[in-house]
Amino acid sequence: MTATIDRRLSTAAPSAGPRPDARLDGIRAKVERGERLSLDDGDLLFTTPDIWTVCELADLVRRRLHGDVAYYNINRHLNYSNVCALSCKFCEFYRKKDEPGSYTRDMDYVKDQVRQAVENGATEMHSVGGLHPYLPFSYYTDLVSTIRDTARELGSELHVKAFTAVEIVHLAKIAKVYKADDRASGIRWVLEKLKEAGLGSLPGGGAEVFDDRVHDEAYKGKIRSDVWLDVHRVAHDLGLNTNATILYGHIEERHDRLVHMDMLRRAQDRALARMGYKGTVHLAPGTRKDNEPPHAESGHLGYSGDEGADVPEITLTHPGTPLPERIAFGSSPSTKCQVAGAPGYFQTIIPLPFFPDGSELEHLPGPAGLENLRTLAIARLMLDNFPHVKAFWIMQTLPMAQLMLQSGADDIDGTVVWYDITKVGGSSTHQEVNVWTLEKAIREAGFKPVERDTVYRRVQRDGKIWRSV
Ligand code: V47
Repeated sequence: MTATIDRRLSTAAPSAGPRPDARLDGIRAKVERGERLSLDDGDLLFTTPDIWTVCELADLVRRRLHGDVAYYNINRHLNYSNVCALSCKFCEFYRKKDEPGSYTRDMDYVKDQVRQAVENGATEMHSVGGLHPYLPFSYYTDLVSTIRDTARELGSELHVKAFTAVEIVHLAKIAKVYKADDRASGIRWVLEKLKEAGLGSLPGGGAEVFDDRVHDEAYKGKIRSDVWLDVHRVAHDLGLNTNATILYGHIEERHDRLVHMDMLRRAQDRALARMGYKGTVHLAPGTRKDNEPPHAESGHLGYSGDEGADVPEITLTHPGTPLPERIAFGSSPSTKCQVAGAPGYFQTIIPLPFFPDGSELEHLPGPAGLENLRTLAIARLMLDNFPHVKAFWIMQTLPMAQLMLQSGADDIDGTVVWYDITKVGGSSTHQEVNVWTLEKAIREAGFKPVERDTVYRRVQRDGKIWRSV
């Protein structure tokens, strides 16, 4: 009787219903075994009224990977120009050249930002901008080397995390090395030049939603999913780590978000296979002892140093599977530099809720609290091979980021200082929190705050002097 009532009520509107939802039992079993969830599982996670079980399951995965630790960093965002050749409907940031409010930063401005960053002990400069139609390719290599060299002149290091995949393709076109029939070679050329100038990693922006209908309606002219994924694959080949985003809550369907997540995890399967991870072996129930790693049958812990021809599913969520940063940097202090020639991988998924204000899609409501919480929790559950999930406090707000730490997130980004792409509740680009506030928010959420560098090594610091360990 109870089961019948439960089933009937649980198909009601997602805002109300029984807890727990018995339909989630199968998903719970998979999560406990560290198995990959299907798109059907994802659909159920999006429609169940029992959002708290969704969050609880995401928390289970998050604690398995990161225990009671939550990460933040001391960083600065530097938007070098808002001039953009595109006019994406969701975007409030872009301006046309010479339009009031348009800007392009010169190297004196950049140096000044670096000085302030070093003065405040920053470890990372995160720099992205619009697709400027006229800047030469040398502007971008200058930008990167100016950040690196100015920091060094001041006796510090700043990791340069810069340029979304969309910008990388734009740079290849500016440098006239982009060939539609062999795009990888142009992308590689650009990334090699930027790496020589000091580029350390790629941020996750510009992915939006990997769906052609949504692309054509909301950001036609931007690269499509295959090109975005190519840029990240080439970056990984060159040993650069990257992040990924999903911009949700506008004209996409919830199922589109799941397809996007599935495409990302397949791309990460390939990246992890190149690092030497072996596929996760799933035996019929009862043939494996509880808590035994799935890789134990072949006598290793999922890391062996070779890549098979067919890329298998590789999950990091089975207990005992090492995180990629452990493989890339080793676990003892003496092996804390990245293994030379080691490939890169996706570090972090960052779900970005759509902000309608000021955009061409202003008439849409944008996603609210519970939808944001659910989407982030589902990202943690579906992206079983992404080591980190970030609740970007600038877009999620700090109170929501606290809830998200309990629902799958292990990172809240950093001190930020200036952020121009979205502005919560007003028009100011000055959006800064100090370390004390970030650590307090993390502690209040029940976690131990750990300062990390861009590639998730822990930071040891004495005031503004720091080193990664
Ligand atoms: O690519 C633009 C998005 C992204 C809006 O890698 C919008 O660590 C919401 O990628 N509403 C840039 N989002 C931000 C980004 C990012 C942020 C923090 C950390 C990292 C990382 C990456 O912002 C853009 C676009 O997808 N965006 N307009 C808007 N109205």
